[in-house]
Amino acid sequence: MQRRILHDPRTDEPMETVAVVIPTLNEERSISAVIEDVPVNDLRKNEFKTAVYVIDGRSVDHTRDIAVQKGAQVVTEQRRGKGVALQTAFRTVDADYVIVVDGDNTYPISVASEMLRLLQRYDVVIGSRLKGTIEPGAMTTLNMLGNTLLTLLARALFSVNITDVCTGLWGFRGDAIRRLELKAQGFEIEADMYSECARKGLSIAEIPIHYRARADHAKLAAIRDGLRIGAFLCRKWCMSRTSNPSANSQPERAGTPDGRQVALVQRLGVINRQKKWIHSSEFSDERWSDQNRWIEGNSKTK
Ligand SMILES: Nc1nc2c(ncn2[C@@H]2O[C@H](COP(=O)(O)OP(=O)(O)OP(=O)(O)O)[C@@H](O)[C@H]2O)c(=O)[nH]1
Ligand SMILES: [Mg+2]
Repeated sequence: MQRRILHDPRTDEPMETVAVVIPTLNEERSISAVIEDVPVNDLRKNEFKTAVYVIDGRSVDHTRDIAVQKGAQVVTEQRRGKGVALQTAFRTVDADYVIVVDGDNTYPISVASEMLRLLQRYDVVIGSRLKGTIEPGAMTTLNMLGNTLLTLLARALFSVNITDVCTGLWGFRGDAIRRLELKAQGFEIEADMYSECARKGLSIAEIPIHYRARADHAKLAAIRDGLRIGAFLCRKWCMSRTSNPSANSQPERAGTPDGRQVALVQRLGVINRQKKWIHSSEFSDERWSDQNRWIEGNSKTK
């Protein structure tokens, strides 16, 4: 799929924009590393113009000052909650692509170029820890169990086979993000994003990532928030069943065989939703041809 690249005629700057959105609450120990890891030059080489937004929830440490020093645009969200912060971000930023990454330096934002490559073809891309690697100590056994169970629950309810529903690394096409009707205030936001993608028939790809250990303590309380996320998924499922079925609209973008398609980037090959191995030649864009990548789609439809 060939992407048409537009340049500002006066400055010759690329006109496709990427907003990297980082929600933070007292992340002074890690925010600097996260911002520094945004591969701005790499993205520039691939003709994207990048802006970093830190959506801070009234941190009482130096998070905001550090973010400003590092060149990020800082938005203070007075209300508590990661979900509230992300909803504010999605209303505030206006970009062709939006990448969301946690501010605790546990997710590799360095894979942004690879995510954007997939966003040429898919509406949404997530970084999957459970398909990737996890640094020892980064995820407790309880969290691992919780993440696995919540992912299985989400898949059973919404029939889109992603492997890590609670991941803190998401990429969206701008037109896709504007279609999400998000309501979650806290750590249910990922479940909300996932279920909205499923309801709207958006195509999701996932890439395996390396998940690092946190330098500081988490804000998430594993059992309490895990239960909330599970309850949120069940409520959302009930609501989608009772609401207008046309809410489960069809995918609008060309090139995705089915909105419920999920892709997993692998080294070896491509598998389509009928589980046949195929070569995705139309997928290769000239600019990405140095990365000899393929896709696996493992969707199941209702
Ligand atoms: N703006 C804002 N950000 C928040 C809030 N709560 C958490 N965050 C940020 O959301 C991101 C995820 O929070 P974490 O505490 O790391 O939660 P988690 O990653 O689900 O849990 P762990 O895997 O245990 O780290 C981090 O960057 C937090 O700083 C909040 O109330 N407001
Ligand atoms: Mg975290």
